[in-house]
Amino acid sequence: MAKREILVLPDARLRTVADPIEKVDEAIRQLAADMLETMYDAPGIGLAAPQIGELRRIVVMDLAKEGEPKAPVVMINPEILRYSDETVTTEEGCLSIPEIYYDVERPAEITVRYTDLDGKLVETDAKDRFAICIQHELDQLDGVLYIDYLSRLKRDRVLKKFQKAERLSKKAS
Ligand code: GNR
Repeated sequence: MAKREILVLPDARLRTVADPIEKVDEAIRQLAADMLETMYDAPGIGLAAPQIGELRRIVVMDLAKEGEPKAPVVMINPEILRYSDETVTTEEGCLSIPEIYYDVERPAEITVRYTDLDGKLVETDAKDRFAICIQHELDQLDGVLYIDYLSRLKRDRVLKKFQKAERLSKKAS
């Protein structure tokens, strides 16, 4: 296993549509293990492969609370089949947009279908934080970040902050 570097805004790879995974092989199992290690180390509750520069449709999550046993979930080629009409507003953050948090409104419940690490097709209903995290991670496979749901004013403020940080770090190196 290896911890990988997490890409930060405005990295263009975060804005790319990721490619489907054709076969769950040893390389994919290794990628999933690296993603989990990187997520736990960050720490975060989810991670999408493009966040470590792998433009493939795989996400990892663990919604276990502190003190609870680990509960890793790996979703390959995930698709949301159903969204509830009911919505909830949750404060979201993203490891690729560090130290920024905003409220986002999303469907409260979803049905998701994905391939697991054994290559088995799984369909499951999700609600609460799990439903929010799945939607947040799946968006990132299509180059969508949670700040895209904010007002233009708020989103531009975030983008400018990270563009400036990138300029300064380039100047320094
Ligand atoms: O760690 C994370 N917390 C979080 C909180 C609310 C909604 C979504 C998330 S996911 C985020 C980790 C991350 O960057 N995932 O892409």
